[in-house]
Amino acid sequence: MRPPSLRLRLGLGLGLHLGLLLAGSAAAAGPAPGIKLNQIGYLPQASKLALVPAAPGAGAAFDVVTADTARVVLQGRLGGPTNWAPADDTVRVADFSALRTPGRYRLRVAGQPESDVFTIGADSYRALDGAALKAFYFNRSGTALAARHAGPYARPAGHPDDRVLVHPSAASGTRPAGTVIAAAHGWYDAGDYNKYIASSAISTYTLLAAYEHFPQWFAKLETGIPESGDAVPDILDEAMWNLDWMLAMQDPEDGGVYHKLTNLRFDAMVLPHEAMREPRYVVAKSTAAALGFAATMATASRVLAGQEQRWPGLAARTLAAAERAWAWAGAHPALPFKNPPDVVTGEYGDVHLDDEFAWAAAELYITTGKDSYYAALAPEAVSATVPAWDDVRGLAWMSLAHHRNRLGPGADRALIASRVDGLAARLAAEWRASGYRVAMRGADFVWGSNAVVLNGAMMLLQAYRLNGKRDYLDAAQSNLDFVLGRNPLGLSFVTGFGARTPQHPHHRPSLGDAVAAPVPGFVAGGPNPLQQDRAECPPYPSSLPGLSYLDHACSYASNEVAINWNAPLVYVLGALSTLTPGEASMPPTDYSLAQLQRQEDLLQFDSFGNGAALDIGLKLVALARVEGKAVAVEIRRNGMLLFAHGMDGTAPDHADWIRRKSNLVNRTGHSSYYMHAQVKADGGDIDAMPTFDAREYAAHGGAFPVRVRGTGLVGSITVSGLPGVEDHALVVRALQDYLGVNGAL
Ligand code: G3I
Ligand code: 9MR
Repeated sequence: MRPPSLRLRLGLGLGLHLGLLLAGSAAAAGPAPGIKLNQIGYLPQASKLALVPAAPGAGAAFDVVTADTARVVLQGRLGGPTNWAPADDTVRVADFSALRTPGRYRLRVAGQPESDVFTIGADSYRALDGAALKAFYFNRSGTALAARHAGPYARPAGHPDDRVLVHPSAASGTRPAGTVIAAAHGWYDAGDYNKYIASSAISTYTLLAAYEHFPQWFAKLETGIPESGDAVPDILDEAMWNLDWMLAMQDPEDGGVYHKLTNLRFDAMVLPHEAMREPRYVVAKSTAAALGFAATMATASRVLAGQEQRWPGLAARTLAAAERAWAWAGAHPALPFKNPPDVVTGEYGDVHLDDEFAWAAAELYITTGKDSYYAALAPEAVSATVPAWDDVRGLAWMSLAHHRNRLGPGADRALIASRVDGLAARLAAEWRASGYRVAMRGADFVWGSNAVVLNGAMMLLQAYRLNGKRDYLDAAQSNLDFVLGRNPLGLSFVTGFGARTPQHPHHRPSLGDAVAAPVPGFVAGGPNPLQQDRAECPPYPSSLPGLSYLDHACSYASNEVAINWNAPLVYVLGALSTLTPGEASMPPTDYSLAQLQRQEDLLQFDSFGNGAALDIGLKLVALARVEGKAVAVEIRRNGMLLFAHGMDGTAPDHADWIRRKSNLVNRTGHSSYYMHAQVKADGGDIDAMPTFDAREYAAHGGAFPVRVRGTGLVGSITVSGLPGVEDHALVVRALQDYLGVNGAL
């Protein structure tokens, strides 16, 4: 898109208000008119809220109607009027969560224009999540984007970074100033063409964590990048593009990490290949860079451990790199980054380094199991906050929470649970009390506020995974809704997705190309009352936190895009799609014998006590409950019954199935579904196995062996009530979750 004219093209409503303002009106522009809701859509069982302006004398009822025939499918009453201070807007909430039937709808309220069309559907977020991930591809440095992958956004390669200079601030004995090194690949940070370790670390980690936590969803998220179709999920290929660059930012001599790779000044607003006259430098090492690097590499080592065929030796290499960077940071514990006088590109300066130390220690501990890292983490002193590039302690908690059941005996699991729950409880309380039903206070509206909203959602979802409190899921959904249109501007902040989206993001590729629409899938920074770009922009429509936004290319403080703002969107869409009841139950199609064997290899215990049986039993019941399913569960160790429960809707018959399925486990050592698959593979009859009496044994899925490492088979976990493959999958999911293991499903 060519540089825009001064005419601001905001959403319809705001555009009007702003037009008045620019025409000389003294009044500050208010919120966009009309009903505000998530312009993309909802999963069937999600919480679904819309905001209706609280006009005096207006009706208190709403209808949901089908988009095509205007047939009324749901009627409801609006909540009471509530003011939301960040936009000084008084609204009433329309809660239409009860509508679960897939379709396309609108909301109708007397005296208001009809709402935008929204969808309800089981796969509402797949295309958006694919686009949010594809945005990283669109920001790849050092490669041409071919039309078959980039469509109209194809472009020649820019910034190969195969010959960059060591800046005087980064000079060392072996690499004096002016030394030429290679640090190719990586993503452009944002709307600029520079590459920074601080934002790279949190972004790359968040993509790796998304895969680590929701492998099924992300394994199937195809984005049409050059690597699509290889043996590795696209999200890992994409992460690897940046890991490659990050690895090159470590000085092989001492393990220190350069803070950034940039020009001395920002490039013009042109395409990458038109912006290559300026020399590029690696600039000063910093403690924050070393620690962000260490945390990301330790995570990569763990998450990519299963990809040895594609990237031989990578797990070992990234771990070694992480440990060297950690050691360097230990020797240089207080080296904050400050731009040298001749460098004016993004600073990402951060003087508070406790959180970076905690995050790196946590990831290194999880990956290596070394107690020295747990000691360095000193978790009692670490609080939980919403992550940002300069506050990463929340990432430590989210990783610890995911891996809690396979941490060493010294790790304080109760502390992990209470930190994650404590943060979520605070956010959920804000969400409940907020007129806009979003977990954001005025002070949260900073540069990149949309990432604060999305990272808040990500942390709420960590707590939901731990304890299944529905408020946390609903609050996370609400935060997503805010970014997708339920905000005072009435805009969906993701380019190309929604009824009204940013048209002029501060993004050089979008500005330099000939395409009118900006590159799709990017989250715009969002409202930011500090307005640090005000000297370079037309006036903002308002000084209120929630309204300080300009859809203008000048506005890097409210309308830039950035990798660390897109990463939590990628995470949250996958997490909600997986965790929202009903959606997690994507019925397992089937498992090969090799997969079933792998499950038995992966899902083993270090010890199996009565408490473990109780936790797993309760987890099974909870999983079934959120999916609206009724199952009976039994867990035994050496024949002794440790857990038994029949949910409402189960029958005595299930106990007999459990007995016969678990007998098969005890006899064969394999899961009953493994035996089922084996008998079928051999062409046999599962209900008439030649060597097993059908009154005592059943080759149907649902019973899984409890194996303790070093001891062997000690018991069984059995579910009955669903088709065999689903009973089996439920046990595998519960065990994966309990053991903090991935890759079994
Ligand atoms: O740390 C202070 C805090 O103590 C204070 O209370 C608060 C309110 O004044 O400000 C905090 O500092 C803010 C800092 O971010 C940390 O959050 C600054 O005001 C704010 O200006 C600063 O914004 C950063 C901006 O760069 C300018 O440095 C953004 O977070 C950061 O996302 C952004 O990143 C840029 C890169 O530099 C260059 N590439 C594009 C990228 C995205 O715009
Ligand atoms: O394009 C730059 C953007 O990526 C940064 O976030 C922002 C703040 O550091 O700076 C932008 O560059 C502007 C510079 O700061 C001031 N002159 C105009 C530049 C382009 O708008």
